[in-house]
Amino acid sequence: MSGRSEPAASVGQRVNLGITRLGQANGAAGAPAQNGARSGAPTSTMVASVQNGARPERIATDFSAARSHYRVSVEEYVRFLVDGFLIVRGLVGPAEVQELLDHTEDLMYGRVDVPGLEPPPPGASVGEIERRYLRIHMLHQHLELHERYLLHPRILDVLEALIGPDVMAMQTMLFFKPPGGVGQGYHQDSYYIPTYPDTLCGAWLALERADEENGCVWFTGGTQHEPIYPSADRLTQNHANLALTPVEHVSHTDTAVNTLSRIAARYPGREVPAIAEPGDVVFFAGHILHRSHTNRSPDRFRRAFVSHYANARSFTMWGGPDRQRQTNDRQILARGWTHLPFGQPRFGTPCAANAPPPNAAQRGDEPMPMALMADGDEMQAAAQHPQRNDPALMREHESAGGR
Ligand SMILES: O=C(O)CCC(=O)C(=O)O
Repeated sequence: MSGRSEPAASVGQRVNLGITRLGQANGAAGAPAQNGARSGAPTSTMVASVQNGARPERIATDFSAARSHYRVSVEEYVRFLVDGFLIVRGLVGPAEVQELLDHTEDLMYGRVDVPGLEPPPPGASVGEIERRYLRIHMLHQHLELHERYLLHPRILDVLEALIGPDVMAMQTMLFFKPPGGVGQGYHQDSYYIPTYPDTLCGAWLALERADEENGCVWFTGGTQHEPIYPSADRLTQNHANLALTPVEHVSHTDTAVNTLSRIAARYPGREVPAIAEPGDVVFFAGHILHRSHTNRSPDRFRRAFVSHYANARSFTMWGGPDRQRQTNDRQILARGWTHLPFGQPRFGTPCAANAPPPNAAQRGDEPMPMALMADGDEMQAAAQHPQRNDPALMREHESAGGR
């Protein structure tokens, strides 16, 4: 199969927009709450250009070739593998954070027109308006701005190193989490968004400070090596031939009923709060157990923009109607290339899906890293090199710095 270039869905087509209202039972990463979504005729023309798919004249994100690329250090790469998550400080600039925050306020106050989101009722108080939503899923399918932050070049720079080189963008969630907003109990994101092989990674962008008081996310280090624990109805979804006991009430904040807490208890002292400042991005592996608590601050929101990605060579059936057929053609190819189908960003945000396919010969780069063990696919016999085992030569090699 070769990559296809079709819009993931056409502009204006209805998509599944998950809305979680305050006080509502919590879902998780790939599980939009269904009960808040209502159909509603557009009531405002404030974002007409966005609804038509046009890009606003001024945007805060730099897509130029001269932009500052983020280069992941080996130490960061190792930390991501050892801890299961990695906080990259200040990855997204202050003007961009402000742009997203201002837009989030506009959403809260009903100044942005999104099918399925109704403006606050007339006469609603500020308190009522600000406490309407806990989070909204998949707004990038309606809003240019959200598509742009899903495909933010510096976030993709990091993902390219952690899970790439080929990266597909799958999902977005906008968290409001106002004072009093409930948390989400232990869960593993790869349960909700399965990919084969499993390469899922979350990117959690702080729009304001997140700490213990206002309900930051907590990660249990080491659990990224745990399998994905199934529910009774999805016994083999993530793993074949692995003797796993199903878990119950995953994502529930009560550890007495959420039996994934028994797995977390095997890692005493390893749970840490991901304290983040605006612009920091927390990358976290799909298997890591994580949770968040209620926002106990009297007056601080905990707004965050969270996206999920996987290696674009992974197969997925996530997001389809029945989990029976591939849905790679709905995921946006963000970086690199893939032999699988892929979708286009519907607002045309620059990314791999709408760029020419990589062609190493044309770019004058090194060839793609395909044949790592041998230079060809023909049989080769490697001759013995007796001097490789010569202790004198070894000492000489080490004293030369191991080069
Ligand atoms: O932001 C939160 O409170 C939870 C985020 C989370 O669990 C997730 O993105 O999977």
